Amino acid sequence: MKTFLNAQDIGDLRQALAEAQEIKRDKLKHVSLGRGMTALLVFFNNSLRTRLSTQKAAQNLGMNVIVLDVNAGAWKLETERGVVMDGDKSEHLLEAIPVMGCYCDLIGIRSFAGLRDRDYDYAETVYWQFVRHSSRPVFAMETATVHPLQAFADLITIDETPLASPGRRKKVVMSWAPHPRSLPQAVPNSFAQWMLAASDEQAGIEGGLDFVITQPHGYELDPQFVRGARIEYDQMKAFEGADFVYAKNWSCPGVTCPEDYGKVLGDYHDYLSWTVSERQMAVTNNAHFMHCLPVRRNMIVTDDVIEAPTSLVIPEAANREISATVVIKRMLEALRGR
Ligand code: AN0
Ligand code: CP
Repeated sequence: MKTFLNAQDIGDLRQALAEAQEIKRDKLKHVSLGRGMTALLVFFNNSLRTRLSTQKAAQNLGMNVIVLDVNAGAWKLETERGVVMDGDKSEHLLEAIPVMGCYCDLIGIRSFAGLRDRDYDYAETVYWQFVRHSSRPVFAMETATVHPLQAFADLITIDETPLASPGRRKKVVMSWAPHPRSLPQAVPNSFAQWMLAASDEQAGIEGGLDFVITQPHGYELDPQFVRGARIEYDQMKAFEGADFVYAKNWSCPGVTCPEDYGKVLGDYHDYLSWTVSERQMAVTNNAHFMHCLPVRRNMIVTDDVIEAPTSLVIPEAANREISATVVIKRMLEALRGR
């Protein structure tokens, strides 16, 4: 594996989930695989979970790890070509990337959507520049449009959580929730992509799953990620009989109105009925609450719901170490010619 951006990059999902469980049983099983090799983790944006879990994953595989916070100590980077660099940016990404490539064997990159230019974001411009100019395998640690390490961890969590009444298909509902600021679409895009791949009868998770998205009008996600998903604009109806509720805010994806790309539509106070609370959870099948974190309490979800014994937010975070270990292991195997 040389790139990790989409669900397809991991190949057979059942095999990937089995590998995740194998690593969970013995995290250090492959500790000699990365000996003498270096992982470089590049952060253009803040992080708690990704920073810690991905470092831990690389260490599980015996690697050395370098973490670079681009905005804390490095030169300010220009990313556009053709710009006369007379401002505050001292270095261009097109030199910085091959330089970074000199010091490592693989690269993880966190670079959020700017949410100003939809075409630039949806082309994954920064990610593909890293692939092209670093001559190293590159994996996404949340890029402009995707967060696959999170979606893989979420899938592991759903797969290993038994239902109160087993033997049925799992119903997974992803719900938009309110937020005062514009957030990227990367988490919901990836979650949808991975859930749809997992709902495939043949290649998906054991027992299958039904995936539903609920959101207010105007927040439709890009069809490349959600094609085939059931969309239900009535949140209460969507929650009926759910086994898993995955809450997330995202800003306008600009699918129906390109000029609204990246915006919070209207006043978020008018959308507070979408906050996940006991009211919605009451119509579910005693659903597990999920969120990638960080989460704003009593905005996305109430204290009671996130603190309930059925909440999976901490197991999801724990599984980030597992998903990252599987992904880096796959990249190391390719580098070692296995
Ligand atoms: C980011 C987002 O919504 O994409 C990161 C989530 C993992 N969240 C915030 O910026 C609050
Ligand atoms: N879920 C997640 O990616 O968290 P961080 O932004 O803290 O890394």
